[in-house]
Amino acid sequence: MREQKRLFFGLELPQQCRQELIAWRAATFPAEAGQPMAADSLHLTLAFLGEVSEEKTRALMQQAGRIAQPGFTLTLDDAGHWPRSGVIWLGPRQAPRGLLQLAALLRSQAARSGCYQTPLPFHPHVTLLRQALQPVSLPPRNFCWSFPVERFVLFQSQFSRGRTRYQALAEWALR
Ligand code: 3AM
Repeated sequence: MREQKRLFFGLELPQQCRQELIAWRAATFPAEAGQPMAADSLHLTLAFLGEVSEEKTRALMQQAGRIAQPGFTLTLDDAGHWPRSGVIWLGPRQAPRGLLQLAALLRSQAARSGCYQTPLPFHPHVTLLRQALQPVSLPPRNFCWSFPVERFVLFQSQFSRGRTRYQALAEWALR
């Protein structure tokens, strides 16, 4: 059988922001709220690709390399809880146009390459906690992290030793 990898396009968060987020999360949510994402796993998914062959990965990477759009500023000033998927997340109250454009382009390239894309609208978010299935009280919206986004990344998602890890395979500059 040909080798397949579980892939997605996404954004990394600056290291300082990740450190601040995990400190804030620890002070904001009780331990039983859910399973915290590791600091080095915090990301924003742009387009989920699923299990992809090497050949298709090459085609997707070529198309991603043709994207030419400027960077943008991402502000995380909103939080929410999706009880059905058990996710507590942070995201922007107002998604920047550049983010929506980038995600739409990657999602349509993925669909054209035969990767199933959910019909659900894109809801930009950074997953903070998983397995958050019980009701939780969300903090007042008095927080804000803001940073420039200058590149996007192709990640491989791998499950090993009881934990999902994300490895950056390639990245492209926004310019
Ligand atoms: O942590 P977030 O929510 O950003 O939920 C999965 C994770 O996103 C999402 O892809 C990211 C990396 O695993 N994901 C997993 N399966 C998915 C699917 N079938 C999916 N997104 C859409 N459709």
